Amino acid sequence: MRCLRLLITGDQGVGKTALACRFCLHDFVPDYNDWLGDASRKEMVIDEERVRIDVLDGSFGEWGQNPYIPDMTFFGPQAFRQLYINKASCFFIVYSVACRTSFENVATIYQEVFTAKDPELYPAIIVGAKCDLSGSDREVSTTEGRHLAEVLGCEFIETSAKEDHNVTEAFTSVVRLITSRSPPQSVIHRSRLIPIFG
Ligand SMILES: Nc1nc2c(ncn2[C@@H]2O[C@H](COP(=O)(O)OP(=O)(O)O)[C@@H](O)[C@H]2O)c(=O)[nH]1
Ligand SMILES: [Mg+2]
Repeated sequence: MRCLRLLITGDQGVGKTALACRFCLHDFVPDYNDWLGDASRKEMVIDEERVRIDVLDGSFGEWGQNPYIPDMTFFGPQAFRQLYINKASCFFIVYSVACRTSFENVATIYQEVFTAKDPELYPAIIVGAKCDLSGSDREVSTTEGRHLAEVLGCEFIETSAKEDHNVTEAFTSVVRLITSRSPPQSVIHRSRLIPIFG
């Protein structure tokens, strides 16, 4: 079975934990402040391949957000973000459609992630979260989001954890970006065995 680690990253308050909860717990928990722990691991069958996704909630790279690591302030959030980026095999870079600042920070976060990683091997999707918000609540249009993703060379999707819109689709898309680039791991193993066993 293929195992992937997906890091959900983005500014504080954009809806990262809500996305993780919707995907893993099938629920919208308005202010979930705990660690998903074992629940953050989910198996899916995508294009007939069984895939296990470990969801890393990037909220835990934020100040004061990890109750399980009391020395967080000693190490600093930067160290945790780097650790999570290094562990991850794919990324959601999330902004809120109701917060222009979070949208403006996407390019900086992209830089931070892909200073350490090769985007060809470790794909990212730009996620415009909270798309159920409309009218004067919306500060970033769909067109702007799509344009930024094109500039960065990423796929783009708008989601609502609250209304369960496009959440499974976002996770499926990022997995497909990996599975379409590399064959199932069992196939890799078999081809590696050929030279040994003639
Ligand atoms: N309207 C709406 N609110 C959301 C959505 N997702 C999260 N929120 C709210 O936005 C706030 C921050 O969400 P949270 O997941 O904790 O953000 P995080 O800091 O990025 O993990 C909370 O009050 C959530 O209830 C959504 O899809 N739609
Ligand atoms: Mg959070």
